[in-house]
Amino acid sequence: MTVLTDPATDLAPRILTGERRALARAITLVESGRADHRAQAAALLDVLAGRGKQALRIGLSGTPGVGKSTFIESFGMMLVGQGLKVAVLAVDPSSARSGGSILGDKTRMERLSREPMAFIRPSPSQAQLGGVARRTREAVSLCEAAGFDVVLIETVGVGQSETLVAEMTDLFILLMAPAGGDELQGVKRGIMEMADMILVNKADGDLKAAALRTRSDYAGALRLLRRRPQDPEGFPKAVAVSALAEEGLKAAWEDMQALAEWRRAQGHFERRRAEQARHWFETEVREGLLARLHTDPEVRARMQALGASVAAGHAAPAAAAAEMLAALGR
Ligand SMILES: Nc1nc2c(ncn2[C@@H]2O[C@H](COP(=O)(O)OP(=O)(O)OP(=O)(O)O)[C@@H](O)[C@H]2O)c(=O)[nH]1
Ligand SMILES: [Mg+2]
Repeated sequence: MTVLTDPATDLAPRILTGERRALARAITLVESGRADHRAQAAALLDVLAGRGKQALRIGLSGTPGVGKSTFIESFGMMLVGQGLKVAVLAVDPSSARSGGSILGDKTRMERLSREPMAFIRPSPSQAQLGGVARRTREAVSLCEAAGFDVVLIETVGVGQSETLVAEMTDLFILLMAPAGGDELQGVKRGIMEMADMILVNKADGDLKAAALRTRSDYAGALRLLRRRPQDPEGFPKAVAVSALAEEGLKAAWEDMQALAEWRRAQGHFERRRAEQARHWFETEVREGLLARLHTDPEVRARMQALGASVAAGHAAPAAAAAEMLAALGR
């Protein structure tokens, strides 16, 4: 019997049957920065492209402590209870913490992490946001190949990570805390504009009244935004939920499904996916070109030589750049 060592041929059929160990190994492969691993990952993703299932990709963002982990646990358990397979991934740009945020609070996802229908993958401790983005979108493809119905991508509400997550998901959900007074928490307009739904969490106990008030404040703020072509009447929407008391989760899920269905029927869903795929392709090309400037010794030498000649006044910058670009194309 021959031993298959090419991950593309070895892992692909196992991923397609939904084998979690194969999925985990494939994600480790896409997380690797080694050139040979990159090549294997690219081959594997290419073999799997267009196979498996089209999951609903949901991005979930919110400030630290708003209840993301608690929400994912309750929401994930509810989905599993409906017979759906749920994968949870994380984009955590601030993850200097070992193992990332999800693993850190496994206690908050205790039930879901034991669930055979669920797959939870912590954020890799990678400093560079670009690397995390690539790994996450490739992990999403792998989860789809493995037949997951819903892929939840969690991100902490800081910096550019929300935009990145919005660019790789079908729905973008913002989790908010009840506000103290009648002031809207300092949510940036840009983030409000990305949101398909705002869930005001912790609508329970002493916080319930504040949560309901905050919900209607956000509903008002959302109504003031320009209507987007990809939204039916009533969206983006603000609703109150309690991740802890597991309230409002079913209704929120029904809203998400209704929105996704409407977008599918209108063609927005597929169009957005196609645009996202094109965007990631262009990003890969751009980053690959930039990487070559630094890693390819021949290219580096040429950059040095042309740079020196420009510095010495022997060549004009534009002409030298054109020569450099022509050399890259060969
Ligand atoms: N009352 C109430 N408390 C909640 C709810 N959801 C979460 N909490 C509490 O809020 C705190 C933070 O919850 P987490 O789920 O860890 O929040 P997080 O957004 O994942 O936080 P980070 O991972 O640090 O960004 C915990 O003490 C939770 O028990 C809720 O629906 N109601
Ligand atoms: Mg958390």
